[in-house]
Amino acid sequence: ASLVAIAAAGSLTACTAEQNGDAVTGIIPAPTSFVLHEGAPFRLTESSRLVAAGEGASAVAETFARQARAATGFELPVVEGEPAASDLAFVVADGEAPDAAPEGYTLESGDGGVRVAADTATGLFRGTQSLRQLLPAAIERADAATAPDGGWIVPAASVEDAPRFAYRGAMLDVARHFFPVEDVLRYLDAIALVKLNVLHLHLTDDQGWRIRIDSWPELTGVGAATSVGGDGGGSYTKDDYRRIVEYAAERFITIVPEIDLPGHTNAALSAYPELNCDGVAPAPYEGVEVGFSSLCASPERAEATDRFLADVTRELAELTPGPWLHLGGDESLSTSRDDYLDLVRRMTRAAAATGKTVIGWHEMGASRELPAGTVGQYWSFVEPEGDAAELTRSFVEQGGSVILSPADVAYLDMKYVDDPQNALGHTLGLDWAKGPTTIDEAYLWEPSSIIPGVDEPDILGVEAPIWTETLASISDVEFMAFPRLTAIAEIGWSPAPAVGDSRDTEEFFGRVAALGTHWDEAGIAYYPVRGVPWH
Ligand code: TNX
Repeated sequence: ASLVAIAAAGSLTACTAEQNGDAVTGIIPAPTSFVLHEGAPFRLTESSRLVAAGEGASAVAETFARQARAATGFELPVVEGEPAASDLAFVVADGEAPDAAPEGYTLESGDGGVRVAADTATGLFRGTQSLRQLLPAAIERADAATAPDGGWIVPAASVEDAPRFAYRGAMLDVARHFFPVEDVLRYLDAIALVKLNVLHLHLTDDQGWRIRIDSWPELTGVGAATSVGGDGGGSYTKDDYRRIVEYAAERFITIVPEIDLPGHTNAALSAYPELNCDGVAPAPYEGVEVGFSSLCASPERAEATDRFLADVTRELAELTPGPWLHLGGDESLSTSRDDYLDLVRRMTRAAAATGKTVIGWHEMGASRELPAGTVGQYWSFVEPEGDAAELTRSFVEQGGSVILSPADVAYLDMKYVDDPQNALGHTLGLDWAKGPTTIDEAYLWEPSSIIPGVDEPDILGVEAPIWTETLASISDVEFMAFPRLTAIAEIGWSPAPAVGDSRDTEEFFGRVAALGTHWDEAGIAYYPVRGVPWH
């Protein structure tokens, strides 16, 4: 962070002028090292080419080119060969990333060209997202309009970069309200910009089951007809889901599907009477209360329940190239402790039999029979409440790791602080997690200081969930996610502050404001929170 500040203080003025007010103040998340040079900038022109070298480089170049062509109207061919000073080189080769980090990259720009280089195509892609931020915000436009006044400039700069945590996620709840494929693709593009590498889809809950399971077709029949507040239903076909997975893969983002069990299951129970202890299907549910539904642990229902668990996890695993299946496990408030432990054992076995690694909300740590490597997702507060810390440590004690989503700082569905200037800011969202959440709160927490006994090596990463009880459209979602998601992205990617040091909110807010100009051009809804010097 101090390097960024030095660079910004030392040589920003020249670049700001070059960009005609479109200030380049840095990159979010902050790179390990970012230095702006005094030298002449790079100019992307009609004759620029994308020169790709190494495994996977041309695919990454194509993904970048599609956006850049749309915005500039230039041809920007992806070619092989020797890059000229008007070209952008995209290189995958051993020894390019700092410390051979799998998602690391280096970026050099100036009047001799742009060069983004990494050891892997993943690292190269992350580097292109820095490049996207260093270009004028108009690079986000879908239609080639006029070029920005100063031209398509990348300031002269050197970046070296690699992430702190391997797992940097966002979660979207498509169960309380359904979001069609196009909305999910839009969100994927927005989270890619801040180098997240996981989208966790909360696919099932009391109010709806959103993913087709061929062997249990009524899950997306009866089970998908509803949502919160009677806003209609919806679900993904397997082809829909494959499109999401593929679009994510082009951005080197892994989809983590969640089937929430054994509670949060009213939609499944309403579709299949045989999953209920009394054999009677409950009515579909459109409310917001939690904790009333449960799969049945009774031996009389064992055949149906185990077949359901095996079929659902198998079909889901077949659709999932990533290593994880999320099985929920939260808030099973109407399941007895014995039944909960029995059902957790059965559902995690079924999932593990597919070869995938299980993720569960921290309550699942109550089980001492978790399959090898099971990951716990912590959703209590920065100051752990009740037995949340102990339950989370249980995953580590059993050889697994932890994802941190402290609800009072990382839950993007928490309200913004009431601001009379923006009425929407206080009509959307919930406030159960210690009231509204400011961007300062989202930014000023340290993953390794939350749970005693869960230290840096035990932490797989961080995730910012967005629950959609009050959010009915993708612009509602974007409005709650941005700008606060940038804070979580930076905590997940950027180096930890030195011991005794804390993050510099003012410097961060300058970069958030710059990213805001990209959101403006991309048409991404965001809440212009106070404190950020929006342009
Ligand atoms: C708690 S976080 C839940 C969700 C709600 C969310 C609303 C978690 C594991 N469970 O069921 O949607 O709060 O913020």
